[in-house]
Amino acid sequence: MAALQIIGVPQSNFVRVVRMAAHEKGVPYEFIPAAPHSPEVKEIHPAGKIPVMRHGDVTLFESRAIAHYIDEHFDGPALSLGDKHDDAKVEQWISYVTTVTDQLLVRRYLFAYVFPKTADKKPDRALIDELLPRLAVHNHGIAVELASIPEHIRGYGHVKDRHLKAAKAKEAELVASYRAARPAEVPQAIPVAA
Ligand SMILES: N[C@@H](CCC(=O)N[C@@H](CS)C(=O)NCC(=O)O)C(=O)O
Repeated sequence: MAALQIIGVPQSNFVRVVRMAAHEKGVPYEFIPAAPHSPEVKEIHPAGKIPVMRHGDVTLFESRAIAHYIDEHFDGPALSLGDKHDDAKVEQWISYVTTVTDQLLVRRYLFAYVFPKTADKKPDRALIDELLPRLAVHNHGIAVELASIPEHIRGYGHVKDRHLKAAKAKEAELVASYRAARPAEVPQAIPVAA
């Protein structure tokens, strides 16, 4: 059968997942460098995300599906644990890491540095250094709102300018609330007469 092709960019953590699956399994593959939304990728993935895979007539997207295919269709050590309970736990963590950890650590935190959406293209280091040491349960909600401001800055030209202006106003409002927020007062115990 035709060689297995893995398509994407090497920097992508999801591309790395499927390459690691092939490596662990000892499956040779051809790596085809292609950016998200490139014609090669869009031919396989309706939303243009990477990785995508081609193996003869079989095409797949979604790293979990590709890793599963590699595990099931080639010789080599099994990547699944072969126990229904343990395999379900593995699926649980794959799903959690993909939908929660990756969103927070890669899409929100790392991308603020790699693809910054602020006007000067940099995270506001001075503000982060001021607010982070005081992060606690009582101001956590405000911090999450602050961290998600860049997600609302979209578009180009005058549309982006309008979003930036609104983002700056929202940031000022949230920073003021963060600075003013105090932990909830714990009521004092009423002394009980002996
Ligand atoms: N759930 C997908 C996520 C793939 C994904 O988000 N890939 C990123 C690169 S790390 C991408 O293609 N981003 C471009 C986009 O979202 O438009 C998977 O597990 O394969």
